[in-house]
Amino acid sequence: MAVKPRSKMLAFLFVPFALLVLVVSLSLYSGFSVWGLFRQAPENALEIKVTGYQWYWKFDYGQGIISDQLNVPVGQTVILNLTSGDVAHSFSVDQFGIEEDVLPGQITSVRFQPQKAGSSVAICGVLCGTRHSLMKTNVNVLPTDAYAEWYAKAKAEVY
Ligand SMILES: [Cu+2]
Repeated sequence: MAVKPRSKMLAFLFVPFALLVLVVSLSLYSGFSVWGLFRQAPENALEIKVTGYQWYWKFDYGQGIISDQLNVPVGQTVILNLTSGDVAHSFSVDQFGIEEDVLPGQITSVRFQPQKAGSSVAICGVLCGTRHSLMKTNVNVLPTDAYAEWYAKAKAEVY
């Protein structure tokens, strides 16, 4: 039985469309899989809540531990969850190659893994008022035992 021209035309439309849907679906699936791996942090990641204010930073480690400097242990993945208490800021640390918007009413996050101990500076990357240029603080990457010592001391001061 011969194929009718109309059926043939529908097949010519359907087959490329089905292939297109397949290719797009596979691309989206693989793209989101890789994105998911990229965004998924290791379970032992250190999460710190960071709030920007005119014109200082507040680092909240949980359990009442608050600091005006960022202290992190060397080699551990750190996730900063950032928000603003007033206007738009931007948290930037050149040494780690990070810069993230810090916005009122929103939580943004940025992740890094410090590779060597030492100190650097975090600054605000957007003009946020008259004292914007003073909105900087130390970032201290501490050896693991020194970090544990700092953390224990900070925790003891809370209670
Ligand atoms: Cu600022």
